[in-house]
Amino acid sequence: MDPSDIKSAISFLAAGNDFLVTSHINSDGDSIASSLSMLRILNKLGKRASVILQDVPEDHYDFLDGYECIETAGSPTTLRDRAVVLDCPSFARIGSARGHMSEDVALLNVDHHKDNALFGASNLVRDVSSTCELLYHLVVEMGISIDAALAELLYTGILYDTGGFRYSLTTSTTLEAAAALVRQGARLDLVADRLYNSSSLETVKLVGSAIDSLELSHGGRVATLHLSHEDMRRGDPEEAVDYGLRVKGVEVTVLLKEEKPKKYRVSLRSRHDIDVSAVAAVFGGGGHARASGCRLEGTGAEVRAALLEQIGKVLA
Ligand SMILES: [Mn+2]
Repeated sequence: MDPSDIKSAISFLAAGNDFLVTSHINSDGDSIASSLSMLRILNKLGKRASVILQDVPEDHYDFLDGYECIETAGSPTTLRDRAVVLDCPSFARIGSARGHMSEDVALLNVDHHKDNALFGASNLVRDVSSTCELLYHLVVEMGISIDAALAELLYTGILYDTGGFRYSLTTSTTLEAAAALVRQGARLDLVADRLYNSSSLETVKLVGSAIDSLELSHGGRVATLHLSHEDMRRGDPEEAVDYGLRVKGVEVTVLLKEEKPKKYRVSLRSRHDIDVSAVAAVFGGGGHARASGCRLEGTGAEVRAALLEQIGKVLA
């Protein structure tokens, strides 16, 4: 690792005593686990810290150490002047957690998105599997002991963002980090079970509805799945997007979720070298080459047509 940004991050953490720790809206496994890891790291350094998120995650993350400490952004009683922002390509992605910071807040930006805007006073940004993998390397560099709780937090974020060590950002270094974390006490069976086997009955049934809706286009290279607003009132089966790629020949899969009437949240996944973050970016979204997301407004047919047109441009 290039030492200058690591040193800068370590100095940033050493210089303060009270930190706000936050991450992106619509928190996911890596953002929550990296936030709680940072809380634990700061506590080990003898510092105070609070984790404040716009969207506190569903309770199936309640096995994570420190989960009960997460606060929902709301009406701040004090404004913080030092913050660690995790897993966010841009500062705006923290949403309403911004309201808990002073105008001149000093930021440490720790992230693994390739389009990161380097918005911090200190920026630790690497093209690795997950923010949790990056934090693992930071912790090793700092010489902090990794207890079982911290190991399990970091392992959870890595497992989540690599889709169970399957996505292309999973490297031999990722696997070595994960092995070290299991050695330190991360319970891999429990983490996998909690991440992947804890949906509600309705959400599991909705995966079936999404699969029923699957349509192919572009000569069988693109799969679209659709969940109506009525469906979305019963659950949120994000994992349904992956079923499109199970079809041989499909290179891009898209899940359209009508979160509010005519307001869609869209997830994109790809195989090979197709960059779906370029598609998401056209609609103001972002993410990674193989996994990205965006929001669109319109009828299902309009949203689908707009997306398929842009996807056609990234298909070689
Ligand atoms: Mn991440």
